[in-house]
Amino acid sequence: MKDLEKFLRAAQYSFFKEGWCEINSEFLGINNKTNRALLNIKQQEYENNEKNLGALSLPQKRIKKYKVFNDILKNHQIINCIENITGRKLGITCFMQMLTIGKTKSLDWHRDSYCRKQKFIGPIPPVVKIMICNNPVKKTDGPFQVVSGSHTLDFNNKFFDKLLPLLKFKRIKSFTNDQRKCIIFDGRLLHRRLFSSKNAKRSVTIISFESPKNYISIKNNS
Ligand SMILES: O=C(O)CCC(=O)C(=O)O
Repeated sequence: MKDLEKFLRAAQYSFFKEGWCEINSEFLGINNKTNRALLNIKQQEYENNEKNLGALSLPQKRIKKYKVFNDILKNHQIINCIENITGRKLGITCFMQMLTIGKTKSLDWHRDSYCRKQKFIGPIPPVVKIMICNNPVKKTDGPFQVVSGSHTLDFNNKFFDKLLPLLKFKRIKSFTNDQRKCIIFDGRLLHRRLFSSKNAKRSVTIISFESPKNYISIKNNS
């Protein structure tokens, strides 16, 4: 129990300060069976979407067809854990299933929730995502990258966001991993998928969490 508390505390600190934390899949109730089911989705089921610059994605209509995503939806351990780490009330809003096979280009650095010229883009309050890495990822497989701490370093300016990864290159974290790791990250964080090379293989499941809509309904009776 002490170990669990210690681990959760470290995850809370990392998520607060760096905007991300790494966690064992088992801890979220994602076991070998879930992992295998995600990894076994056939390549033919995926589609090539231009905006993913070479990586394949499973269309939303097919995601509905696979029981494994429904099982994840019913897994309370994931919600308990993410609420504990972020201190927010959250619910699953979207699944993305991505597959990299061979060469792909890097995605641009981007945030998922941000503000430009008084316009709010993406979910507000910010989306929180869990990335489940279904297979081991090396540098050449096109790992996920973040600029640590950039969730609290935002001048709402696209030029600043282009400069930030260069200025803070020492704070770039590449998530290479052995199997069974998950990354929890704040949608305000600058992030991207790095380019991959010829023999690359990477399967990831990205789950989006958002605050419940209509959460505040205070009536003014005065
Ligand atoms: O596939 C990846 O690592 C990129 C994920 C990403 O950019 C996102 O979820 O917004």
